[in-house]
Amino acid sequence: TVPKTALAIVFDEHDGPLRVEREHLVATPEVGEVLVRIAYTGVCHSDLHAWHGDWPDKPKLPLIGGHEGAGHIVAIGPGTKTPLKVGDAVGIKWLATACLDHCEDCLSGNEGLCAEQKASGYDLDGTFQQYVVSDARYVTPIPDGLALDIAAPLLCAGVTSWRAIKETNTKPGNMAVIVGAAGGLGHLATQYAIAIGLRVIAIDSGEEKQRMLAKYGVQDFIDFKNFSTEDALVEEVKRVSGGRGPHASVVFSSGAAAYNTALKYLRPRGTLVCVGLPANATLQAEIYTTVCTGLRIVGSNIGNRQDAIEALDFAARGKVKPEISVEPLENLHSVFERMERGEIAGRIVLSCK
Ligand code: 8ID
Ligand code: ZN
Repeated sequence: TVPKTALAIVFDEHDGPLRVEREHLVATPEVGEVLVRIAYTGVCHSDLHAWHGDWPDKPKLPLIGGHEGAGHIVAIGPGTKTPLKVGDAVGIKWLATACLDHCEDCLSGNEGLCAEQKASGYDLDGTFQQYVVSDARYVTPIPDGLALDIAAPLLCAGVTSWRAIKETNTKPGNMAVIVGAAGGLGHLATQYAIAIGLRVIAIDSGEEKQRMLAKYGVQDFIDFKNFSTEDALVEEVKRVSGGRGPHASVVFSSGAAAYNTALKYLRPRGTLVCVGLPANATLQAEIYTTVCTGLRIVGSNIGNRQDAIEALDFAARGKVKPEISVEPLENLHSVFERMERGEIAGRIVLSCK
């Protein structure tokens, strides 16, 4: 039975208190919706941006953040046509809903661009709570045998990083730099890249992060904090990649500096895939070099439903494994503090039990 109230973490203003509401009203699913009992939710750096309110588009307030939720369907809105059943294990992603059937973007598999889209934990209340309603068409089935705490980070960090690797325009054997390689998105991108035969050059900082990445087979780790100038870092990436520079760089850093560096070390016709979303930042591409060396600059935002299914499938087959540490939902504020300081290797997953 579904209770009338449950636990939720709510904030009323940007950077304001993250209130622990133990008696938050549980929503009732309408037609087309399911109610999901969240077991685990990852904490993504985008949740921290939402709390700060530092992006040009602002979230709703008050807000329950969170968009990496894994749980079970406990109710289905009356009259909903869906193959889903009560008891099914499903995931909640950043994209909560989109038209899915009448705009050019949805019809071409780019539902992240739909004008009618709404995001979990941004436009709608998200997964930092025990019960969340979702569009029945948009939940992601979680494969049998994939533990829900492991599945949670795959629903944003996994989907987004897998899609970003697909956007690199590389072939097996090519070299890809992963910037922010030990963060939530980066450590999964590293594993997806290795799984499809790319050689990864990882950039991040600290021995703990280096050790984690070494487990995935990363031999080339560059600690960006050891380089006092951009030029020195550019030279090091070129040296490690055999002089000519890597074929691609995928930037997951939540800070802006790494973007401009990437444009300087890529080899001719190399691809920069932009994923990290630093606030108030600009990409400075020198036009002459960009033209003459045929550089490609690509933005990559989340992924579509098929990307999500593939991202989970790699994990179900044991090819990719999120590095998680599980803590109670009430720890959200402390997780944000550690994330701000860049202290988290992999992902922290909150238990909503
Ligand atoms: O769809 C999208 N485009 C999307 C989806 C999800 C998240 C974009 N994001 C964005 C987030 O909003 C955030 O801006 O991607 C960024 C990274 O999210 P995350 O992986 O959840 O963040 P994290 O776990 O804090 O990892 C960031 C890593 O970057 C490193 C840090 O050390 C950390 O490990 N880093 C930083 I900050 N600056 C760096 C630099 N200059 C750097 N690594 C290398 N060089
Ligand atoms: Zn996210």
